[in-house]
Amino acid sequence: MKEFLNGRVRVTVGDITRERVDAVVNAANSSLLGGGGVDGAIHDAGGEAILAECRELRRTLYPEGLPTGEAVATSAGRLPARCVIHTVGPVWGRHGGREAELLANCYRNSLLIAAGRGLASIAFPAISTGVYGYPREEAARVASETVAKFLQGETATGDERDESAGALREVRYVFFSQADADVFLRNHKFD
Ligand code: AR6
Repeated sequence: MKEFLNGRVRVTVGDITRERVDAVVNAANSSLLGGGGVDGAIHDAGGEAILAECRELRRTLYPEGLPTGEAVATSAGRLPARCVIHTVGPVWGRHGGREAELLANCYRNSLLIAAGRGLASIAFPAISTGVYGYPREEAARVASETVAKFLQGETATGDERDESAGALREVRYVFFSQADADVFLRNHKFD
């Protein structure tokens, strides 16, 4: 396990469904109704309760689906985490050059939900770098810059949202393989 920003950021390898953190982030699709990869693993391990809440979110707040870059929380069913934050990453090459901005939105909006709920820890998978085809090197830059800015309390100019990290003490990046973690460790912007 590698650490950055005085231990507030950790990089680890494993199955994200097993992480003992307050919030686990799901690399979902806009249907919120499940899929493969991280999404499939979270719904499989977490059980029906998560899917039932996702269906309710579709019926109420997101009849057209969750837009790319946005995030929404449900409970975590049987996972050791307290909640799951579902976010929809960009599909590489499908957003007319706005992919980095949208990927950053995924991280920032997930962090805002966690901080808003007073959570202390959150674990992210490498959003968009699987089926959605985002290059891992590029994704590492975006994921690290966005988390660093958030933890350091930088607010985007003109953005009046409260972006305080609040009680958030630990942000964990969970990679499925050591090779993926190594790509991140070669390309992050924490130092
Ligand atoms: N724990 C940690 N990382 C994982 C796990 C796991 N259990 N499983 C896969 N990864 P992906 P995306 C890694 O495809 O690119 C789904 O079908 C994987 O190696 O899960 O955002 C959704 O429903 C990769 O590095 O997410 C969407 O339709 C990373 O997690 C679509 O895939 C992300 O891969 C979203 O695609």
